[in-house]
Amino acid sequence: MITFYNERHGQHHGKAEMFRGELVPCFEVPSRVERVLAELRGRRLGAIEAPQAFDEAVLERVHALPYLQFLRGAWEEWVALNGGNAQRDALPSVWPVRGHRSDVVPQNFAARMGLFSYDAGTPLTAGTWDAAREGAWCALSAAGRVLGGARAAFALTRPPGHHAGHDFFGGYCFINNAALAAQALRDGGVERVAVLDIDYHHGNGTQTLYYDRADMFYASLHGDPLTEYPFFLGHADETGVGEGLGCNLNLPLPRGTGFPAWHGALGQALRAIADHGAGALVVSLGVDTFEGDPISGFRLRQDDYLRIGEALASAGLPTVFVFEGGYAVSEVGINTVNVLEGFEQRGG
Ligand code: Q9C
Ligand code: ZN
Repeated sequence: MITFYNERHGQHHGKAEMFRGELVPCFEVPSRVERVLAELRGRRLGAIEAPQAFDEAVLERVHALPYLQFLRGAWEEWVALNGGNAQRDALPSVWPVRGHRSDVVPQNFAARMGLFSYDAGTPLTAGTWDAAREGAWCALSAAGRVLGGARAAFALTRPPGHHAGHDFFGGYCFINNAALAAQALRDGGVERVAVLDIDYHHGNGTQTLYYDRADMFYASLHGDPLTEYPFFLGHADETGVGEGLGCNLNLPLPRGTGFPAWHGALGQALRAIADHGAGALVVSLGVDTFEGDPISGFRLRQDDYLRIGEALASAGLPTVFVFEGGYAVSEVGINTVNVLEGFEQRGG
């Protein structure tokens, strides 16, 4: 399987996120991707290439232009406010809620950070835009390879993407790489695309992007939002709206879920994807379902990830894998590459 590796991912390196009333070191660190890269090389999974470059206008297939313009210029604005800001990351601290205006874009920088985000755990740093944009090119390059006839391709990038929506960042995500890959598959002629999100957290960005569409089926296995991030979306009764009714499947699972129950839910998601008649699959590949993950609550083990890859291969669909979460740094490479190797070994 070919991997498109984001050589610029390290330019996004947040210092701290707000957690339990304190600023704590970021969990979403550059070494995550370096571990996956080392494991891919060590196990000779296939070629590792830099992505193609694309026109930034393609990002508007998924994101709002004012949001993209804000992200593109945010670091310069932040530093222009105060020279000392060059040594600090930008974090939002105020948000519009129900009954407030989100149609008027404030001039104040902090207010715009809040307008375009939903949590205080996602620092924006000097290289965030360049890293996120290059990651998007990885996802689009992987989709292009699959459209060209490859059975599968992997976008190895950070920051991750599935929490980013049409005009908001959060959950360590800025550009929704999986949503972009799915749209690229549609634009390349695949009539129905499925996005299967196996990250521990519900992909609220992806769900909201495609909630009213019949051509995008979104299925997600995740920690129950009653207790788990992102809290405000991801319940089982969210099944889509309008033309998209029936095209959204949430399978929330309680903290402590182990592989047997998780694997059962995966089978349910794969049957739904088959019933939908999808012609291609995008996998939001987070491995924060691992028992050792520092911020998550499932109990999957290293070998389980091989079985996941095999199950994904059984769908028999051209597949784009997009890297998402997974914060147990010393195992993130093994777990991620186990999924890809399980997929490859199953044949197709
Ligand atoms: N500080 C992804 O896995 N914070 N995002 C949870 C720990 C947000 C996870 C609390 C977790 C976001 C892509
Ligand atoms: Zn996650």
